[in-house]
Amino acid sequence: MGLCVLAGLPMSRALGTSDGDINGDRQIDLADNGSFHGCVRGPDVSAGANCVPADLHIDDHVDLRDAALFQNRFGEQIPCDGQWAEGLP
Ligand SMILES: [Ca+2]
Repeated sequence: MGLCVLAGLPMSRALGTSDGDINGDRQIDLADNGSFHGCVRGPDVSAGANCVPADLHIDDHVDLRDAALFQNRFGEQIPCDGQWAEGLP
């Protein structure tokens, strides 16, 4: 697990963010995959409160656009500063 350390203390990642890290461990990996795909419902269906972290485009729908972004981010570690490296979506 990738941890960010600030002043010698590990920082946990907030749940509910929409970057593909569904379980909040700063890794976008198989642990997130099942939860993400369980939320894919299409462009005409609201994501619902439980699927907000899977709504990567933040448009209240979990659809193929979100799946493409999740796929692009799969295997990545979220930087400690919360900013994606240049070139990542
Ligand atoms: Ca994760």
